[in-house]
Amino acid sequence: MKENKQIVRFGVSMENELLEKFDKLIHQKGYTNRSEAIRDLIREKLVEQAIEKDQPCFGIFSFIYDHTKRELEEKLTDFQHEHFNMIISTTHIHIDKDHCLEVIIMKGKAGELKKITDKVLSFKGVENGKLVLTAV
Ligand code: NI
Repeated sequence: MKENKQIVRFGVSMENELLEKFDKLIHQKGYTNRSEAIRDLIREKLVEQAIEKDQPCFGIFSFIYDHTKRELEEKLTDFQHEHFNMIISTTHIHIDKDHCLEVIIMKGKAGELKKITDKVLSFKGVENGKLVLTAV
């Protein structure tokens, strides 16, 4: 399908109060004009919808864990081998003597990614875990 990149202008009506809040918000986020902020909001919603529909997406899974728990490190390695077909890359950072940060980039259906990463988050010694889903 040929992409339609033609720019279309359209008018938006809203209450003054709502617009003031919106302007304040986008200013804080560093936008210099409303159009780009609105385009980003729409893109964000479209990604959310794709994810709800369980379409293929990417997952950025990050967590901190207790390196001193040897059995945990083994469980985390087993997890990655078990799901090797969904894992694109892994970055490991030794934070300090006792803690590690791991960032795993994954590919798959949103529901599956949520399910398998929730399991990791339930492991004892895994902290501050977060899965961010994104799609084109
Ligand atoms: Ni480490």
